[in-house]
Amino acid sequence: MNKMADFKEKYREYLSLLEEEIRQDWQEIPEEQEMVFSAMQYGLNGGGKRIRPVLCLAVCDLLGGDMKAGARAAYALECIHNYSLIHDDLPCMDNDDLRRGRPTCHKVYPENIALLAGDGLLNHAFALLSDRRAFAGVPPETQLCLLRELAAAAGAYGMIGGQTIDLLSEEEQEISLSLLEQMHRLKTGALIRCAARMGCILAGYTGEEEKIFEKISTFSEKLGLAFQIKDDILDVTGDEQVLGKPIGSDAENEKKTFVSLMGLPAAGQKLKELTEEAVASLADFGEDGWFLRAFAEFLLSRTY
Ligand code: GRG
Repeated sequence: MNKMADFKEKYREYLSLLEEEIRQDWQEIPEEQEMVFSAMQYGLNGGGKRIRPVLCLAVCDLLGGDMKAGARAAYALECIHNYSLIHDDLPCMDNDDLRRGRPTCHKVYPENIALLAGDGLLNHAFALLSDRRAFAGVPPETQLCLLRELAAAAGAYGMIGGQTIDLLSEEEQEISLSLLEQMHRLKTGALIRCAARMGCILAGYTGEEEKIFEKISTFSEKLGLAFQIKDDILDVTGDEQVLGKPIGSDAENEKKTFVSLMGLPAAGQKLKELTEEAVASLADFGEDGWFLRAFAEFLLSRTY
């Protein structure tokens, strides 16, 4: 058995469930709104890794959830993720020109249209997730639970909260490691945890009191923080061509990162430890947890 080949094949399988769900959407685009739809699709189909949808589908699969509903939930997650990237790149935020090796949304479309495209994707996520027809095999209470999980993770208690800490910390000379961690638990971590928890919810595990929910939450929290540390490391050690954006932009913009606060070796060590802890929290799943373990290792060693 080739572990890497199996991982890639499974990853592709989850991706194709997502892509099919996306393909079936966007049937009718009113002519007058064509530009905003085009900008939304530019963001959504821009060659991202789709790690949040894959994580959601993998957890759903592991726990025996409805994969058709899982694909819809995964699509909603990817809409939120891409909205956040479009807005994050805007001149009033990070003012970035390049993402995934292509001009950012506001460099291709007028800035006001890029702003609306982000808003459009945000709202589309909740339209997708609240459509009863797509969740025919899932109890309404479960669907409501999915909606609540996503709204909480994307909102001011989650991703928006983290982005706020990030913007305000730019004015500070220094910030503590605990504030940096808190910022990333919210900004990047909340949506990653949400992806995994939505997979749990789809399989009927909806509460903190349930051991499976707790284990998956712990796994994804560690993974989310590790993902961000890797992002910070790649900004120093990555290859611009592979990464699809300039290297060294964090240092140039005097961003507070795990590398700037801890140094490269300590950040690398923390990344390794968090990944090991994430993998350890899957112990109860035994061999069935193989994909999630390989997923954690993939994020640890990714080059983009
Ligand atoms: C503006 C509301 C608002 C929120 C922005 C998540 C976020 C908050 C900003 C993203 C900024 C950023 C680049 C953070 C680093 C971690 C991260 C989310 C990287 C991009 O995610 P990937 O690697 O992207 O999953 P792909 O391109 O693969 O989809």
